[in-house]
Amino acid sequence: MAGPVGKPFPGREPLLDTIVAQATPPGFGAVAVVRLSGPDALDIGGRLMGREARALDGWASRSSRLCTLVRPGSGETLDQALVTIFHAPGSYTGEDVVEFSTHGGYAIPAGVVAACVALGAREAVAGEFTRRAYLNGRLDLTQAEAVADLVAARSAKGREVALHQLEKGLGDRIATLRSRVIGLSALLVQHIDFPEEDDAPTPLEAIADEAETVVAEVERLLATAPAGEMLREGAVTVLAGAPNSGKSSLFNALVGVERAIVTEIPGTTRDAIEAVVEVDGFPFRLVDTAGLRGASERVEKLGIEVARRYLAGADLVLYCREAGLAATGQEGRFLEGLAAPVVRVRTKCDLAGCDEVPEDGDVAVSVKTGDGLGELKRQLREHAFRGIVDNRDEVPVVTRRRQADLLGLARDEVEGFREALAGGIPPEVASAHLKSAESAFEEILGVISTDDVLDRVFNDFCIGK
Ligand SMILES: Nc1nc2c(ncn2[C@@H]2O[C@H](COP(=O)(O)OP(=O)(O)OP(=O)(O)O)[C@@H](O)[C@H]2O)c(=O)[nH]1
Ligand SMILES: [Mg+2]
Repeated sequence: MAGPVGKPFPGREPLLDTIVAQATPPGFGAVAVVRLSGPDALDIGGRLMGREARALDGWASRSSRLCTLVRPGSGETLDQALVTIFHAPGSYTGEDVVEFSTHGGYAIPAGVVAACVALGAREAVAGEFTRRAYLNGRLDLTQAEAVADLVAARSAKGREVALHQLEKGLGDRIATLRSRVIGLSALLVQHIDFPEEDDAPTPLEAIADEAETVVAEVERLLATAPAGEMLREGAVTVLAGAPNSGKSSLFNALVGVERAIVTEIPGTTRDAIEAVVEVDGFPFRLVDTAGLRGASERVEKLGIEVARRYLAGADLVLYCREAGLAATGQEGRFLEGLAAPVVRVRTKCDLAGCDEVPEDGDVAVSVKTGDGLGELKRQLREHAFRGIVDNRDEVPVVTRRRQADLLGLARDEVEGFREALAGGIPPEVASAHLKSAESAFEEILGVISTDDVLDRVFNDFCIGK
């Protein structure tokens, strides 16, 4: 397969200008990194060294030296910096790259960026370095997306999945599926071009069977998409239940600090309170809400409305009821009306005694003793991230809507192909489905892409990446 990696895309404009940006966030820190990439990077980098102007192209690639940087023109010293160079194509972008590791803070890196601009570089826009890496064939589009996910990762699992994707875990799987679809087209051609040949072509039933296994494989990938999306955003987990059922206490216990006010007065919580927490390596957006009841007081009523809005958009609901209290009919109706999966929590089990066996599937917890919190966390992870919890690297995770939409398209086309064959549609007509599936896989990888798609992918990035 003529994969996207290894050679620049045919027909692309050469990247003529040299770009510069600070790659580390502005602010106080020991070191800041300024990245310069493009055809004039070595020349501009060398000229920043004033009278000692150095011929950086004489340095070995990936070598570093401590250098004094000076402002062009005035010769004023800008900083002492560790300068590292990378010769094309062995760099992040695939171009000549100079990286200045300067002292941190605001003034120094900004001064180095300004000096590069004065010497002819252009300030990079968000994601432009990675976009160049993609355009120069250093990364496929799933890997470029993984770079953004890795930078944004807030949990251990998020980081693991993004790293796996950066190492082409998803890209390779998509490339294999693409090859299998091309293989199907090749088998089909025998039926189209040489139907009367003596060498019997692969029977249509066998081709349909292979199509079916491709569909199943795509579906396995697609099954990871909901969890993959939550891995990036955090699973929205809403604590709900009657007033005084211990929601805010549980929220605080899961967050690890006393964020929400807790009192023995029913109706304490009014607004929704959110916190992002990592539970056993997985990201959750916990939301504490007002206790649900037929309140007459205006502020409490508003709080209950807010709770209902959150419940409508929840990925998961933690429904709290004090252990020892019986369920009401109202509770049953409420739970039935929820779209999200529900974990039923029996709170304050230290009072009722944790020996009381909770109903099937309920988790008994006490924030006073810590009993049951471990089991609750396990259930949280299991409910929200089912499908990817134990899958490790066996099935790569689909992390973006873009990938999932295109995979859905590919699945429908291969399935359409299989049905067409089964329905006796002539092979030359059915083969159009395979072409469309192939294009969908290619679009995921970025073998084919439009500026629109690239803008959407790279606009999420920070400047300097
Ligand atoms: N013994 C014991 N008391 C608890 C436990 N969890 C909560 N409580 C008490 O139960 C009362 C109500 O707790 P909250 O966390 O404010 O309950 P809530 O569901 O947020 O109540 P509203 O905000 O009014 O809806 C407080 O007095 C808590 O100290 C527990 O595990 N054990
Ligand atoms: Mg509360």
